[in-house]
Amino acid sequence: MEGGGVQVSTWRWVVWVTVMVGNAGGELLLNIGGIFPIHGSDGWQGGQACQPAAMLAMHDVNNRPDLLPGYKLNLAWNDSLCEPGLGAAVMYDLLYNPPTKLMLLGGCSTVCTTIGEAAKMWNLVVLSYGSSSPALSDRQRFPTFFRTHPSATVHNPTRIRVMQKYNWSRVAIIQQAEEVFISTVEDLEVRCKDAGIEIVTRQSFLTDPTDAVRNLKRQDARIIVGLFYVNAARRVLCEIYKNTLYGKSYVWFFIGWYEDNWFENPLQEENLNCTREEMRQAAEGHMTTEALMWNKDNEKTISGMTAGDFRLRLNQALIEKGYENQSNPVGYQEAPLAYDAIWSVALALNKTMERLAAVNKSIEEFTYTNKEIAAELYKAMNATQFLGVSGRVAFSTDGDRIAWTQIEQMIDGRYHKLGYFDVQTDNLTWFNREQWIGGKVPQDRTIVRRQLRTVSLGLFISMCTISSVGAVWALLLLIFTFVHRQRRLIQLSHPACNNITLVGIMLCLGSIFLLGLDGQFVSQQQFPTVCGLRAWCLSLGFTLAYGAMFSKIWRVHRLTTKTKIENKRVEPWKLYVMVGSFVVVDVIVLSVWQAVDPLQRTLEVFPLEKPKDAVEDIKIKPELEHCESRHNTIWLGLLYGYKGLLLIFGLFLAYETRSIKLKQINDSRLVGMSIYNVVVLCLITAPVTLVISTQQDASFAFVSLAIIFCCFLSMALVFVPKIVEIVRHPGERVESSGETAPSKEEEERYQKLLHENEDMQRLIAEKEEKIRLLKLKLQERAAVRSREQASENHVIDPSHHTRLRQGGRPAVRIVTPDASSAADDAMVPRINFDISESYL
Ligand code: ABU
Repeated sequence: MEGGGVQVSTWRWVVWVTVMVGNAGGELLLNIGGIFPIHGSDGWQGGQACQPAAMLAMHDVNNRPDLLPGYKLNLAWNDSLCEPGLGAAVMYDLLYNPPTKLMLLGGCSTVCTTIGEAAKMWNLVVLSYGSSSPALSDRQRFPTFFRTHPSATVHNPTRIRVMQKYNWSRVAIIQQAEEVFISTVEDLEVRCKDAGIEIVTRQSFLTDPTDAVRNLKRQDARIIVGLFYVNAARRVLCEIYKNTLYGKSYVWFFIGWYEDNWFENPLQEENLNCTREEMRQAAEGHMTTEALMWNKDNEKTISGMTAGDFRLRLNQALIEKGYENQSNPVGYQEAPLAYDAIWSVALALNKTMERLAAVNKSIEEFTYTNKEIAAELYKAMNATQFLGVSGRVAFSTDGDRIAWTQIEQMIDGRYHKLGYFDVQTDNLTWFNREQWIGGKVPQDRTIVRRQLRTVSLGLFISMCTISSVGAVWALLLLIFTFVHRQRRLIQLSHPACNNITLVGIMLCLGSIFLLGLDGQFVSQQQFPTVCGLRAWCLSLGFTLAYGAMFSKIWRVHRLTTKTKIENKRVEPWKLYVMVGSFVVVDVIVLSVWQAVDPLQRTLEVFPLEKPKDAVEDIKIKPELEHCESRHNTIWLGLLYGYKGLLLIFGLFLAYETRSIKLKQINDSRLVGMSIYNVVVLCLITAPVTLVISTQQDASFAFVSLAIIFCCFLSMALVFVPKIVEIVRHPGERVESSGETAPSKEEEERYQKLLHENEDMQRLIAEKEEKIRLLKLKLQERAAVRSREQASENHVIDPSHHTRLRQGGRPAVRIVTPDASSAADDAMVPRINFDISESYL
């Protein structure tokens, strides 16, 4: 292979010959400049195969007597390493060193962008055999630029056609930050948009693709278009392996002009952290698109060779250059383009010479300031058409080559042709040779299955069964109360309030059924109705059950705290009014809520989950239904606030009247206990359910059990003692209805007893104070005695000693009411005094 030094000497030799000799074997030299990327480390080093191909063309052109008669075409060239700066330097060398160059030949997009933009200043046509950047199609910026290499945009319609073939409508893009790829992606984005394909993400990197590849994974990219030079492609592939972005769920589209074994070499030199085997694994199944660069029909081309003949000659030339394996040199694919580029130059020069001859001018008159000949050269190049080894060569108005594209796939480590696409006719020729890892066309996204989280059936049935039992039990208690309505025991327990409590309990138990009615039972349209029913049922049930108990305990409190008899009288209707007003407040709040801001079905969406036993590539998206209004917090705050106050006030009343036993309301203490129970459970349940609201089963179970527990305990506390009493004394006389309410005398006697009780308590307090004082006196006296004894300790009176031991010590026994009977007998406390008389 020719080294940089060898090329420089070749170049100098050509210059010397041209300047010093001026012709070759009597023929005049037509000089063109060539820039080939050969020895670089980044970008496209396609000069390795393109330069020998160009030299073959030079030979063939110069051996054609009908072409450039009397002239020989001469190529002065140098290596640009595919670096734009160096490319510019090579161009200046070519231009500022004689002889004058008639045209420039270039390869590698980054270099051609530089020279293509500058060449107009020297009125030079630039023809590129190896630059794909779509940016080069800008005629304003590159007015004298032509290329035998098709623009990279020809890949985009092909990619889109393949995506449409497999119904992929969600793709991602990763690109190296070079103008060639940026402009390709811009074109791809526009085309994708037109085709209705969503670009989920566009990742770009300068040298290190680590983060860009990671981001692709994060975005759940499945169909990914990668645009980069081959060195960067190796780095990307290694990251693909590390991030497991390959296999049955992914399809990568790479550029098709890399060498066949691009992913295997050179890994060590490029410090890649992946083995060959890993690279092979990651590369398996990827697709490539590439413009056809070899004439696929075995027809004779302008040079008299077929593409096959050209391949043989090129291979031979490469072997002579030291390339053992002909597919190894970079640019092997593009070699026909370089060959045809020289032919295009020769044909254009030929045509220009003819045109100039017609006006008595010669091509030798060309200088970098000669616009006329430059225009002729441009026109001739623009009109050039021939059949070359790369196919039909023709240039569009933008100077682009029009070409077919081919699609390949890597199957078992080798590229296999899948088909061809002719963008002009939108014709896709497909061989059906594609193979998919896993035997199935990969999806363009994770299929997300929505899954409604519903209360488990077992739990729902269990809770409904228990609540039904409770509701039936409440109904039986209603019947029981009605049947025994004449009994004094029932009459003095305020049966109407008890009945209201039972109705409330039935409603609360019924709300359990509504709470469990979710998306598995009702439609989305019916769900808001269920939401409303839940609120009404539970709220009214609570108000009736708790309100009735509250009114009872409130009555007890009134009876025991007012001093005047008339004030102590609480008419039964007042209790109904109290419960009724609670209900009215409920109805008003619920009605306004429903009218202004009704409860709606809202969905809480949870993070995606992997299905437990999924073979398919799917994810589960759990959803949970909630009943919510727009201003949910305000409505709940209103309802909870008002009920919370009721609960706390009820708790206070129950505490205040904890040891009071009233004849008029014989079950007041049990109702008080029931209120404790309700308050405690409500205060625990409300905040806990807010915390566990995302767990439908736990939340439903917790609320249901709290309701069940409250209802069952209230029924048990209030009614079981009555049932037991009636069962024990079934034959007890049934009182007349006239005796249900206490008579005036009874009421007065009761009030008298209350006064006596108060007097007694005062007396007890006085006595206790007296006892305390006496105890003090006793202690003082005992202290004086012991001092006296100490002073007289020389005389011990045995009889006195004995007397003290035998009962001379004063005895005080205070009998207080025992704890258990205290509650029951709180209305009549007892204190027994037993103070030894001898002591007093
Ligand atoms: N086919 C090689 C293209 C190289 C480039 O556009 O730079």
